[in-house]
Amino acid sequence: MKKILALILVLVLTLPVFAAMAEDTEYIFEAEYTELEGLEGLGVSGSPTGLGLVAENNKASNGYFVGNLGTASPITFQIVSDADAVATLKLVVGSNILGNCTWNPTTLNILVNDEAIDFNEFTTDNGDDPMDQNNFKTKKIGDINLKAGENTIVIVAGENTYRSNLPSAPSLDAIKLTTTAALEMIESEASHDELD
Ligand SMILES: [Ca+2]
Repeated sequence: MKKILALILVLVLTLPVFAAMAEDTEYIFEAEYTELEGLEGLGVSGSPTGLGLVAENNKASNGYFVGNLGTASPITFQIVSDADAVATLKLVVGSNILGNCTWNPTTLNILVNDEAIDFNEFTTDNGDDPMDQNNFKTKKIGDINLKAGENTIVIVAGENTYRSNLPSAPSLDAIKLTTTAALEMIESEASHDELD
């Protein structure tokens, strides 16, 4: 009987802990802290490369975003998870001054652990504020599977002709991941040295 009482006591005491562990946390990971070295973007005259893809914007999360992205500038988030888990992925994206663009698995590729994922079409547009033509918005992509350990989430231009007939991608401010797992991003030291 004592054993049963002790067991009940243990259960009563630990259940709220398990309940708390199962709660979702929303993480925000900044695009400007991904490893940008070696990436080549699209420019009006000459192509911005590496940290040259980062621009300031006071409406962007952390004050910076990456833009002028093309097929040679895949943005790679390296995310370490403490467990196998489902996470809801959202992108914080701007118009890249491209006007109204439609993004879907053809025009924009999102790869989770090297596999292209399917997602519902979304749009970006310059918006009404002439001072903020990036017009950043949060777009829900959907649920993705993370594995315990290191994961990669890559966002790269797909097949489109949005930038002077070349494939481009939206400006990328950050990603948001909502999950029960504990996540950390492996961040670029070069970006921190330059931006912090
Ligand atoms: Ca940002």
